[in-house]
Amino acid sequence: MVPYAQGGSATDQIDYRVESTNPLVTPAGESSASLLVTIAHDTVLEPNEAVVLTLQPPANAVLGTQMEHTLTILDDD
Ligand SMILES: [Ca+2]
Repeated sequence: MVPYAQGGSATDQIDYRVESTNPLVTPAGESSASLLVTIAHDTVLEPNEAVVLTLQPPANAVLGTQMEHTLTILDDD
């Protein structure tokens, strides 16, 4: 199980929502897991916003080298 932190300029529950559990559960026998993020559509003119997901130290596992992942939400209005 890998806990993670959410940050960045985008607002959780307003601009986006993380659908995965926290901590993220790695399926038995697997060495990776997917983290699902959905973007909330709005009609507001706004700058692009960032979602920064940072993996935290897991229990009974070792992280790979990349622990921080930045997603950019592009405004489409
Ligand atoms: Ca928008």
